Amino acid sequence: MDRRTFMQKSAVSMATLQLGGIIALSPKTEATEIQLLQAEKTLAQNIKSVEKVPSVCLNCSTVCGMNVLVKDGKILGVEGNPLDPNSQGKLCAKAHGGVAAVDYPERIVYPLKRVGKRGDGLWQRISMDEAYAMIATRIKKNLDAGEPEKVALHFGRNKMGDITNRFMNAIGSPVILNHRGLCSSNKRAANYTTIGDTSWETVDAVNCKYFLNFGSNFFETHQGGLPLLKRFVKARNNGAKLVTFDVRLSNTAGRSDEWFAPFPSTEGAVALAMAHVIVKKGLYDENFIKEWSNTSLEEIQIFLKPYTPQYASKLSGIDEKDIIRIATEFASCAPACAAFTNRGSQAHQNGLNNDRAVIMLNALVGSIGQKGGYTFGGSKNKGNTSFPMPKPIPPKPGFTTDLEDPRLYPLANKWQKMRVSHLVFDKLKNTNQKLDVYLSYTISAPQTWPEGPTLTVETLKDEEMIGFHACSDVVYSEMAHYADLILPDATYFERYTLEGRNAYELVPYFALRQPAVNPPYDCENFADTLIKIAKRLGKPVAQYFDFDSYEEFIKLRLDTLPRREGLSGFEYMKKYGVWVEDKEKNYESYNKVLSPEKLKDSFIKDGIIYSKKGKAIGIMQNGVAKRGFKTPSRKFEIYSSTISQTAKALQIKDDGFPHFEMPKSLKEISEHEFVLTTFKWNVHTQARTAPQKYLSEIIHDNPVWINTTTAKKLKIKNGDIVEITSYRPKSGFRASLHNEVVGSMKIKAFVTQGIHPKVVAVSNSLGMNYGGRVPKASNGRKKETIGFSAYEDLDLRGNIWWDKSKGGTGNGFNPNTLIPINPAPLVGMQAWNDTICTIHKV
Ligand SMILES: Nc1nc2c(c(=O)[nH]1)N[C@H]1C(S)=C(S)[C@@H](COP(=O)(O)OP(=O)(O)OC[C@H]3O[C@@H](n4cnc5c(=O)[nH]c(N)nc54)[C@H](O)[C@@H]3O)O[C@H]1N2
Ligand SMILES: Nc1nc2c(c(=O)[nH]1)N[C@H]1C(S)=C(S)[C@@H](COP(=O)(O)OP(=O)(O)OC[C@H]3O[C@@H](n4cnc5c(=O)[nH]c(N)nc54)[C@H](O)[C@@H]3O)O[C@H]1N2
Ligand code: SF4
Ligand SMILES: [Mo]
Repeated sequence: MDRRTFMQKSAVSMATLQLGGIIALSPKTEATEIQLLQAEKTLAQNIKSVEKVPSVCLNCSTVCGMNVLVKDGKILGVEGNPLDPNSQGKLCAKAHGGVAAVDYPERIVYPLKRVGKRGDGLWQRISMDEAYAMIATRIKKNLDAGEPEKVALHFGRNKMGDITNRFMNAIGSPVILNHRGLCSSNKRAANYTTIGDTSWETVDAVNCKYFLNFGSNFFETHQGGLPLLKRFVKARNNGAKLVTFDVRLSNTAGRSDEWFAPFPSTEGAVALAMAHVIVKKGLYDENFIKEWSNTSLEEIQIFLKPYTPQYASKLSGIDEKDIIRIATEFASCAPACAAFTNRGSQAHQNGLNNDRAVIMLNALVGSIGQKGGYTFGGSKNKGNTSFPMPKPIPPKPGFTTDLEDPRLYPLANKWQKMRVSHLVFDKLKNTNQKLDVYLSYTISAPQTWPEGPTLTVETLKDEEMIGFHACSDVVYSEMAHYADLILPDATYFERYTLEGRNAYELVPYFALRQPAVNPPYDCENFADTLIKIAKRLGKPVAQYFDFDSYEEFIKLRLDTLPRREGLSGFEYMKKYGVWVEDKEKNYESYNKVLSPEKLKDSFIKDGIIYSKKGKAIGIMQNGVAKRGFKTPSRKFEIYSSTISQTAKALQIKDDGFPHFEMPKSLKEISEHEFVLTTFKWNVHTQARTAPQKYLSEIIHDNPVWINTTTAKKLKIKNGDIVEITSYRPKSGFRASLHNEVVGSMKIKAFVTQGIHPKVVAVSNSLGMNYGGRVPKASNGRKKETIGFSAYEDLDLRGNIWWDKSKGGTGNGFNPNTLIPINPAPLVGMQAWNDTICTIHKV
């Protein structure tokens, strides 16, 4: 049946779709009237008799502990779990908004097989058994051909690495792809090269007196934003000060004591100039530098010499006097002060060095690991050592491929798997690397990748580049639209995961996400789907999956914990949702004296202590064996041999000291060019919240921010439609010196004083083409619904008041058409904030 005949013949909702039946899910879909459910009783009427299921929110990566309020198998709402040491009983608006994902009438509820061409939007309902068989057969074909690397798994916010890695290792494919290179890899690399054993700082915020923030919007976003914010509020009540560098007046900037808008990418220059001031004025911590820095004061003085406040001021536009004053104030609060970063400083070509310069400020004033300072190291490892995995454990494949381990970016996977996923679609298109099986899980690359709506979509559509694509999702997303098979996942209210992140109390903890309700229809946790596929693959793979379900897998892991209150680890976690270790706050972890047990059979070479097996475990400090930092020198590394050696091998200029060099395109920006940058909203997360009705009701439009002076020059008024054209960077990947166009887009203008005059900014999370009525801001036809489920949400019937056809603004814009793939040197982090564009009124 072709699409047109189908459309004429029938219109159905997904829930009433019979096995083998066909449904069209493309934007034009209309379906028949279906049963309307009356609204539930209000939460207040129900609150007395509800069950509280402790679990963990996943509407963003902060993973706050929550209690899910359940009655008669329905979720009525959520509240914070006060036992969670990080979020301490608080949740943000997104947590409450997330509940809408469970009963979204346009949720994917059955496995769907593509009918017709990829991207046509025509789907046939199949059974889960057929779905497992389809995937297993296709994988087996590649294993039999001795080409396991033709099978790839690509995920966004995956929190089940324990099972996804096991699956990939079991089939022998190293091609595990993620989204970290789009997100935070420069920041993580900066931490690893300086401190060594942590991917994330954890400011001891309650005790901090001076917050020096380079490009984090922790009032709205930031990994761990909510726990940081909660503690910041307490600190502020005790007189702490917050200084923010952001090109845009974010909610954090607006609530700071001082806000500065530097020219994009110059955060490193400002930080180096502050370091220069601290050293010149003698405000440094002599003892920390002598004992714990791998560079002497003289070396520091020499490399900082050129970075004067005048130098930084010229590049950044920040007044020299402010640079000097802030550096002095910051140092005067030491050790209770912390300089920290996020995507504002790291998502640049020079982001690694920007972030290393900022971290160094903490080392110079001696706030590393101190009360109120730049602390770290309180996390509970969720790996095999803490929670042994069921045996046998499959070995890792003994090889890598350029797709997941690109040779040009050797630091992408050195400490943890950060990868350079924004190159994946380009490589599939433009090199001879192809995939036969592509499993995608919680990723919406057409929406969130640079060149997502263009190059990514072209690649996803092409069966030569990707032979078979199975997508696990909860809605008919931008990604699902380009699949051959859609797997209906359980939402984060319906599944298990071991959770936890950097511990803001500096005491290790972890949490359990558990199902509060059962997944509806055929929906199933992707982990369980993988387990079932593995079993079908027969012995070589199946032997590693000798458990019935992911629940059993998690139980086996948790039951290795000591019993508490007479309960097994699994029972305890199901009851409370959180486990906090009985330990002291982890200050100055590097200064800990190594125990005699640790030192047993160890040996010392060049002052570094090694275990019997030759692993560095500490450092001799004045005759005492200490833990030190987990860097090659066991000291805080201002100079990084890892960086200088890696750079040298690639003939990249980097002497291993944090240095400043502006990205070429930004350095050579002309008068009529602007920097296009991007940001996130407090009520949206990436590509996952637009279908959530309450959140989209709050923010559904994202005009481009333009400075008032700039707008005046270009004769642009608030609300005008402007055209933005973007260009390839002048250095790095696909560098173009002749302004090769990346894309053009017409978008509404938001004229404001709250942005740097040379910067224009468009948020992510909006402008979707799929995902149902809410993200598309489309009411559908009167008295009809395009609902997939057996019931309809009365809220959604004609009430999407921001629908354009009702005179509303519509659903916003996706700026990623304009943003070029732009990996930064060594680490490969996407330089989101370095795009050059021109802009004119239409
Ligand atoms: N313009 C611009 N682009 C950006 C950014 C920006 O600031 N501006 N930020 C970048 C950053 S930091 C990141 S981390 C990336 C993130 O980009 P992604 O990795 O794509 O984002 P995720 O939110 O992890 O994944 C979103 C997809 O998961 C689906 N999903 C949601 N819940 C579930 C579930 O329970 N199960 C399954 N199977 N699927 C689910 C959603 O429907 C959606 O299709 O985006 C990047 N893109
Ligand atoms: N509400 C919400 N919370 C989230 C997420 C979400 O999507 N929504 N996603 C989670 C994830 S995956 C991530 S990675 C984190 C991201 O957390 P953040 O890094 O805090 O958030 P972003 O909005 O990506 O960027 C931070 C700020 O950088 C500013 N900026 C842009 N360009 C520049 C520049 O050149 N210089 C300076 N100084 N500032 C600049 C932007 O205006 C923005 O306010 O948040 C996590 N938490
Ligand atoms: S910050 Fe993120 S994890 Fe925490 S409550 Fe909000 S959405 Fe949930
Ligand atoms: Mo991210």
